[in-house]
Amino acid sequence: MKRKIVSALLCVSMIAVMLTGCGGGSSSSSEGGDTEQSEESGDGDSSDGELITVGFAQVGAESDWRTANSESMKETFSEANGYELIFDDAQQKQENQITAIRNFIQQEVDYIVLAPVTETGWDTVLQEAKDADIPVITVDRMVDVSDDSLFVSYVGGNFKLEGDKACEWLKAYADAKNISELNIAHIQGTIGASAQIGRTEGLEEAAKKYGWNIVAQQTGEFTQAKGQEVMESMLKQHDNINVVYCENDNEAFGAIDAIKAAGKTVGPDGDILVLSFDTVKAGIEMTMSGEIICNTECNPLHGPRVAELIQKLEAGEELEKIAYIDEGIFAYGSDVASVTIDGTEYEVTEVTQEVVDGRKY
Ligand code: GYE
Repeated sequence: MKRKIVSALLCVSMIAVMLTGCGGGSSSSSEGGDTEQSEESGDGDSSDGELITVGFAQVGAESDWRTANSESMKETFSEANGYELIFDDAQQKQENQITAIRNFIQQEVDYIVLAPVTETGWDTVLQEAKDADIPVITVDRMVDVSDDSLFVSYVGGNFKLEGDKACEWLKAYADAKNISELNIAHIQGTIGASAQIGRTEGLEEAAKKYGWNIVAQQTGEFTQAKGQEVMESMLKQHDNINVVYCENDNEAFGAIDAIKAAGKTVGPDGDILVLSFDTVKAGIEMTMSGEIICNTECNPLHGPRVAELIQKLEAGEELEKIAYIDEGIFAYGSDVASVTIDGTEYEVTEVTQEVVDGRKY
């Protein structure tokens, strides 16, 4: 769309090819991160200059949720839909995301979309984007910047509310089952990520309010491998754990493996209740069986949501600064029908085969 310097870039790359004697392939200019340029079809859409260029700084590929999120973005921002997507996988490292954003600025993309690995540390590079007149949309996780005009909008989950939902469910379930003492192992997400901050805050507040014991707390980096490793060591140190609060499904998968390997059981009649977030396909299946007793939804299909924001900006419309998405609570059984948080009632969905079959990610 905007003042493209495609021909200048072409010249530069042609000179580079001439100098190095090698060419072909789509070159990546990102250091450390993994940048893919969406393929240019060469045929069909000849209105090449009309494509909207979007640079997407993605967190990484740490979880099922993330994979579904990347797919949604790639599917939405296709050439057929009128976009050219430059996709950068930062491998969970903020410095890679900063490098990617600087590359997007250099390439004069029309929009930068950022899923920030952690909340802080963005002021300088987002100021650079602002100085270059490139709107930045934050998606999935939030940035904590001193000047809010450094990003145009946030679309994603409300993580504190997710944490509150999970904890109110746990309180109601424990009351219904006469479980008087909760000894909780807390496996956190990537420290400093919005999803970790909100979900942790929810648990810590509830533990204080209801007198629950958080016997161990450690990050599992949102991955299955780390979730397993952390759970293994927690089980060695504490023999009274009866609840595990995992901040995503993949950590729960790892934790459940570790619990079983230690000779203990999970589920409504087992030794340990496992709570989780995301409700990815494999996670919701384990909620139907009770292995994950409660799973709070976090929807990763952000592609169309971000596209809607971009289309509004193209039309000169103002955006809401924060656009939280609707998210449900999914549980094994029907012991808890709903939870109430700050005066709002949220229904709990009992996971049945139909619910599992309806999952899109
Ligand atoms: O819960 C987790 C992923 O930021 C909401 O990141 C996202 C979280 C999600 O790795 O699975």
